[in-house]
Amino acid sequence: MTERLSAEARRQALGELPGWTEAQGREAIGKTFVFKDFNEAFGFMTRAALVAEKMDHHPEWRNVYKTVEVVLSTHDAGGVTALDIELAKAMNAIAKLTP
Ligand code: HBI
Repeated sequence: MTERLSAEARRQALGELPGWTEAQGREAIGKTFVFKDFNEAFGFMTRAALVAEKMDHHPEWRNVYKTVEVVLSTHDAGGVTALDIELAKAMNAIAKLTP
């Protein structure tokens, strides 16, 4: 099983993840993405979903119109692992490609 990151390791990883922060009240990381419209937001979710499925590592997310709120944690580990960092990086890359 992928190991939980320490607080220091989480802090370091977040330093390389623009827009991502520690979630409130739980060991997780989160980011709110805002797109041009619903079409772009859903396109982002579609692409991110394919990456998540390939990783067998899935986000907790909420979409309202052009906004996508994402929270990542590794349920099996009860905290943040390298899988969450990897998926966050992939989401940032996908969002960059989204006009
Ligand atoms: N996604 N975020 C997250 N955390 C998990 O522990 C997790 C997952 N997706 C699939 C998954 N675990 C499976 O590997 C296990 O439920 C078997």
